[in-house]
Amino acid sequence: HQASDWWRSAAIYQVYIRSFADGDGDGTGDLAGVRARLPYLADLGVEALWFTPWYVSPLADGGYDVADYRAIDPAFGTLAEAEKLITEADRLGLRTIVDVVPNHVSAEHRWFRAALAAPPGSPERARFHFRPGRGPGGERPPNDWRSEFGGPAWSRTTEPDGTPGEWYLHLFAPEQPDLDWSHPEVRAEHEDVLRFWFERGAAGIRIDSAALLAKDPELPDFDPQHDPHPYVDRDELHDVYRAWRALADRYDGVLIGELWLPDVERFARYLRPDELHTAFNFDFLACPWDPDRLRRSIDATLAAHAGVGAPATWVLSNHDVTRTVTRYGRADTGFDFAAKRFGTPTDPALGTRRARAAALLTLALPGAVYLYQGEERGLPEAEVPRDRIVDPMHDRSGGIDPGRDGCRVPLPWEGTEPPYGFGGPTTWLPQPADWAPYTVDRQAADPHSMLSLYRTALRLRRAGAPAAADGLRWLPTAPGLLAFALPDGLICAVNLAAEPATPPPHSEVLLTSGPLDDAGRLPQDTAAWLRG
Ligand code: TEU
Repeated sequence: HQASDWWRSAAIYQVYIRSFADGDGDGTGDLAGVRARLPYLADLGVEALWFTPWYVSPLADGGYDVADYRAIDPAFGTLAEAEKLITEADRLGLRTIVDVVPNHVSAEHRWFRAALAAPPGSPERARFHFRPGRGPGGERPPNDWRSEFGGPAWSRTTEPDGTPGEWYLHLFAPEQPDLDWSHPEVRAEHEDVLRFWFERGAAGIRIDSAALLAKDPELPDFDPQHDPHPYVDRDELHDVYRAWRALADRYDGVLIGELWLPDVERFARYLRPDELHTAFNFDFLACPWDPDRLRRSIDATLAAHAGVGAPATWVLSNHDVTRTVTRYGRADTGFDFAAKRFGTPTDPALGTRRARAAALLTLALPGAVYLYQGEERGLPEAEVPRDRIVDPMHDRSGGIDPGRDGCRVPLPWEGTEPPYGFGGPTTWLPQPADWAPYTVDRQAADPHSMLSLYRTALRLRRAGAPAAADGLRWLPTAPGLLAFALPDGLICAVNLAAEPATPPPHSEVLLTSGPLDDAGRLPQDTAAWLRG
């Protein structure tokens, strides 16, 4: 393997800047906070950092509403500081991945402001999807598409002369108007943004909502029978990403797609050799803690990736989903996107045990792993008081969906009470009063902590990772025990059965997620890394 292949087997750490660490004491995370904690990240043993959007933004959707793709939000720092961060991280062996949001812009972006100020039919509006409404006074949206955050995917404008005007499309919040990707300026602008960040040292680009950019030009009502979908996974996209790939290759840069596509074969088409290098595989988020389902998921993922010659990726959590410990602590464990936040009871001890086993499982699998900040400390989902929720995804109509803020609460670093060394006096989202066990000073000193487990596993993984990029072989085992061997001799075994299980023959136990029993067997929800 060459240096430029780092992404094939890397452990990549997701930094949600607003909640990682606060350098200037205003309760909001920032670049100075990240720079101060770089030694922590290097020490953890990850190889790259993915920064969620750090651009100028009104933060209507946590920064996924970008007003200027070439400038850092003043709340986070400056462009010069971002460049310094990239350089300093590089010096510690940490590559930088920048988050680019091509599907939509902020309503405060210069293009959208110009579009609102210009009349219907103007070239300024052609970069978006503006349409007259339906019904006599145009009072109904142009079609029946729904926003990801609830409600219609259309909002009505007021024309410059004060009369009710055209509608514009937004697949997410009204503050996030969708761009028209058939417009040549939209393509040219984003290619320039990619160049901008590659020239500043980014090693990779995470592409937000990568499967949604292309829309059926007719903007028809949604018809479940109709293939292709009017805005998900349309063929036009592949042409966009082929152009991006040619550009990225000039910088040795990596393109990472965020593609929520349930069909693994459709997903893999984006990973053909002249398109995206890699994409998040979200399958584990939907997979119950069940040996057969997990094995099927792993096999299907590896087969689809092998088919296009791309390495697999593994994701246990991110800033959009319920924290791993909380998810795995639910009796049903099946995580379906609609029900995920609707608070079925969760058992933290069970969730932690499974999350520890899941960590060893994912870190042993061939391919790259994405690790979301706080996962390495076993942070549970926080309960954010209703009047403090800012996520546009939560149910504003009095429903019970609290949205995604529970996994975005500022990280605890040290001490016994909020703000736990984050910076403050108070943090932008409140931290729970019982988070002292998740601080670094508590966990670094404890060999049995989640942090110690991750540090050891990442160190071992790094030593063997290049070999682990392919060649998983399942081992014959008792039902409920998942066990596979890798070409470098590592064996990973996870017991999901109620009865203790005897691990496959081995010469050495390298690491376990919990204690083995007196007979050297794996208790339920325990994983081990063994030397074959
Ligand atoms: O998410 C893409 C997306 O489709 C989300 O609606 C996702 O399905 C949902 O959050 C799962 O709970 C990306 C970002 O990761 C997310 O934070 C943004 O809100 C969204 O794009 C819009 O930019």
